Amino acid sequence: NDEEASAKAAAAIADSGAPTIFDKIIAKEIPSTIVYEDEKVLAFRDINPQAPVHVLVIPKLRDGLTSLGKAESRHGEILGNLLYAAKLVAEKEGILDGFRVVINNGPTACQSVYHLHLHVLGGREMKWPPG
Ligand code: IU
Repeated sequence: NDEEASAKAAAAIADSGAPTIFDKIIAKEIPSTIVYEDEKVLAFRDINPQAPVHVLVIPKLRDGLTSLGKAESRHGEILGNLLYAAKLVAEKEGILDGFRVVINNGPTACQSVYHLHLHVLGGREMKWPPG
């Protein structure tokens, strides 16, 4: 339908590799509430939280990773670092007993920012299957 077509067209533009708002968050030109940071990874609270804890974990260097679908073998280390940072965030937030890590990939999965990011969600009962 028209809505899907325009979402896909918008995603094609968004996935062009142009800078995203996350570059400004990394550069601290836009404020965010940082939960965890190291040389390679930044984790900050989602501005539109879908759970009591909703943190985004992103690589500081996007290196072509507009989405997980762009991953190549050379990205293995950063992908591992992101997942490990998600665990550190869950630990810091006190939700190690129950949390979810989500990556929305592409327009059909509602990806809206084309800089790879993991959602760390918790602090409430998480239903399955997700929508
Ligand atoms: P998505 O997986 O691409 O749909 O997730 C993007 C998330 O980024 C979404 O949950 C937004 O609420 C969130 N976000 C943000 O935290 N700060 C921003 O400035 C923007 C989006 I734009």
